[in-house]
Amino acid sequence: MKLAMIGFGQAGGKVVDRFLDYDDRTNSGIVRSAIAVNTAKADLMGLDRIPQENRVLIGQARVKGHGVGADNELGAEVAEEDIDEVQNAVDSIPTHEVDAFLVVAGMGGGTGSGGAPVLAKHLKRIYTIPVYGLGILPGTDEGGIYTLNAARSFQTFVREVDNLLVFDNDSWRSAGESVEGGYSQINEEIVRRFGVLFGAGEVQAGQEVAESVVDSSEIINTLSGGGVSTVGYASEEVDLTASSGGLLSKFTGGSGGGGDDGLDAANTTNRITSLVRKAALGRLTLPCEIDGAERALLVLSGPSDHLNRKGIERGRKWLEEETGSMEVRGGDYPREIPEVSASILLSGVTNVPRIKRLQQVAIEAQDNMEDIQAESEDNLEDLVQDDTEDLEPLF
Ligand SMILES: Nc1nc2c(ncn2[C@@H]2O[C@H](COP(=O)(O)OP(=O)(O)OP(=O)(O)O)[C@@H](O)[C@H]2O)c(=O)[nH]1
Ligand SMILES: [Mg+2]
Repeated sequence: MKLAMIGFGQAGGKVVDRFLDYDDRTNSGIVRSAIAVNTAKADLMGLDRIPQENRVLIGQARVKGHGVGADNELGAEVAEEDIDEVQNAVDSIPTHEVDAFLVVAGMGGGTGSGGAPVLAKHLKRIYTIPVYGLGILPGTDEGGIYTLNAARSFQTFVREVDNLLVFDNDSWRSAGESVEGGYSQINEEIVRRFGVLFGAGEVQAGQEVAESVVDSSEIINTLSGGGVSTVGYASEEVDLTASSGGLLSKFTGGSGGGGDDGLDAANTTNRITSLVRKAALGRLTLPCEIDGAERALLVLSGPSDHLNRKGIERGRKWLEEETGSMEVRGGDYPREIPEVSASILLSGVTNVPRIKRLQQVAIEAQDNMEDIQAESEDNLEDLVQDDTEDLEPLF
């Protein structure tokens, strides 16, 4: 499917930049337009691919191009004040050629975490196409302010978008490596996982159309209904030249490659079945229990000779059992690359330990705020009283 991507804040801009790179490398055709919004001029200048005219600096009057320093309330205020400048850039998007907006942001800082929900709300008021969010959670070692920002922003962002796709930095740093040092790899993982998924609805003209190709409406339907989504992925190398089908099988076999009988078909089906299990039970972009997911979409990608309907059907059935969902869609994404992969979008997941912890943090912060407020009101009263007491003798 075709997306208009808007990266908000530094992480958001970098990830959208990387999506453009992915699009080029893989010929996926998913990024129709790309915009970056930031309060920090240096971050915007550091981007590689997003066109200059699509880099929007906001909050100049308030922070003079230096960022909001992880103050997400300031990030939200600045976004509201300068929303017209963002809209000017959005005006250049041919929205009739776009299936959805994707607003990308790191939830731990100030600009993206404060601004992304503001922008999502604004876009939803104006446009009829879906507005999705891609929210990146901070590592737990980044410190309290980042966790607190994420806790606050997450709740607002989920409410404002049609679906919030989540990637948790915390679960993706490799052992012994700081998140800081690992962003390049992490960002590659992000664009690959979400790229395969969105690319599925975008089979180019001239590419071989398999029996059950995924359509962008299936992605949209899986995401509709809102909530939080996570993505599982597993792949296996295959030999392109030694593939079982090829041109000849099309004339002799009749089933469009892969065949539904014979040993090769059985191998193909078995490979798909285990890839589906690995994808669902391995590391998700946001780790959670897959049981209880409201909807799911299974995308099998690779050379069409290595895909078959039986594999997809089996994978779908298995996912229905594991998630308990009645709404599991599935299909092909034929690509001539030496790799077969299973991507699973789990939408409306509920059993997510990380989110529960974040909600707890938000509640505690709220209580603390009330305590602090009550305390400072008391202090103020004392002060006023003290002052009057002190002042009394003078009069
Ligand atoms: N995956 C990923 N996460 C990142 C990257 N850069 C930053 N982050 C995460 O995103 C969070 C927010 O950082 P930024 O995006 O720099 O913050 P910002 O939105 O620019 O806000 P301010 O810098 O406070 O104005 C951090 O706490 C990190 O967890 C990146 O390149 N990739
Ligand atoms: Mg920044």
